[in-house]
Amino acid sequence: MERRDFFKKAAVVAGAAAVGTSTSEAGTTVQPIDNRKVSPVAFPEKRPLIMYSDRPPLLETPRDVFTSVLTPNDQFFVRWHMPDIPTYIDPDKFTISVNGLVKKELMISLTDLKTKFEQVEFAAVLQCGGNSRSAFKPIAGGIQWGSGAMGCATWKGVRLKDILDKAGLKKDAKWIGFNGSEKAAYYETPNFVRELELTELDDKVILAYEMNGEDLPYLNGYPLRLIIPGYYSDSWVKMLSNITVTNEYKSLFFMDVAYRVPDNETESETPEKKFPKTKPIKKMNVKSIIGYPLNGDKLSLKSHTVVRGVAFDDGHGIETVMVSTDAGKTWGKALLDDGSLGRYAYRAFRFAFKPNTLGKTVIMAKAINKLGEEQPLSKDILWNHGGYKYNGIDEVTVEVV
Ligand SMILES: Nc1nc2c(c(=O)[nH]1)N[C@H]1C(S)=C(S)[C@@H](COP(=O)(O)O)O[C@H]1N2
Ligand SMILES: [Mo]
Repeated sequence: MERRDFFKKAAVVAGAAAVGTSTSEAGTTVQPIDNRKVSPVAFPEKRPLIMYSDRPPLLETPRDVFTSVLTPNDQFFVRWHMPDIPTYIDPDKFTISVNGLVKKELMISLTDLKTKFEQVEFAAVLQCGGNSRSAFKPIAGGIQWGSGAMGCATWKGVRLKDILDKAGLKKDAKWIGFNGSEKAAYYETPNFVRELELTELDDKVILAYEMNGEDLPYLNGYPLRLIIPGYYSDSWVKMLSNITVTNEYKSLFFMDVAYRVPDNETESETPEKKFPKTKPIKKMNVKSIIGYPLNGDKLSLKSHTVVRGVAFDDGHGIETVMVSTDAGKTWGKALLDDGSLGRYAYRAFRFAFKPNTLGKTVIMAKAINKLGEEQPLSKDILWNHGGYKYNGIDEVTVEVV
């Protein structure tokens, strides 16, 4: 099937779904983590996922996928801010323009990108800053994601630095702006644009056209997206149309209003108390998610059971994952995979045990990174108005029968 058909089909299928979800961030209802069912409707190139909205598409990966270090493309979550996503992009005509404070403006085709620059490929976790938002108590505004607004994939593309070198930066260049190709439904909503300060740019920042060895899925930003390993994915602009180098920071909605946390990271905000000074969310904190067993699973008494899941941080690397099978009374060290996918990828963990008490039990996982930073208990999590950066110790409740 051609790409244009994919998207036509998406519109028809999604329209027919007529789900009761709201398209506004604030309008979604709260459900406890994991109590959600996948939608019976599959979007193009996707298996059925948990759906919050069909326009724009907001799709979450079910928890059981987080037993493997790479998230399959067809189960990878989807988040768009604007509903008007281009319905067809011709890969032969597509170009990305590089302009602004550059010595030479560039229009780079996909073929040029794949043949005229050094190609790089690595694995990295893509996580929305609002992942696990539904675990915040009291409720924090926004899509009430469970823990599936994240995934890990291999990304192949070209270093942004190499592209900027080719264009040549003028000496007063300071900011790089990235534009997505979709449009807002109403003119008041700004386009999806992010800016990166030149000082934040390193060799790991790439423009990727492949995800897990295939073209990017349409809904994950075909044909080209920005990859910033270690950063929350609000900066990973999808379906890039142009890169503009500037001297002045432009005031932008998605940089200045959304995806920010209090500058003070030692005190909690409350619904009544909002800290005036905020900063962009940027780097991810340490986190782990249990992929097996799932909430509500029944485990047989004395049966050999292996708790499995994934852990990650912003690239410092995972040192240890601790697992408790008795609601946090005792903890044991989980086995980690060899880490061969690199420091920006998931580390898979496993922990074998035999349940020896009948009834409900809580299984917990806590990751600790190489800096010694660890996941806090959910009661110690700093609450913030945007509901960002939740990384409380993960837990699932099972029943031993
Ligand atoms: N063009 C564009 N890029 C975007 C967004 C968007 O709305 N438009 N949303 C961002 C946010 S907030 C997230 S969480 C990720 C989601 O990436 P995914 O849909 O591939 O999972 O894309 C980011 N890049
Ligand atoms: Mo996001």
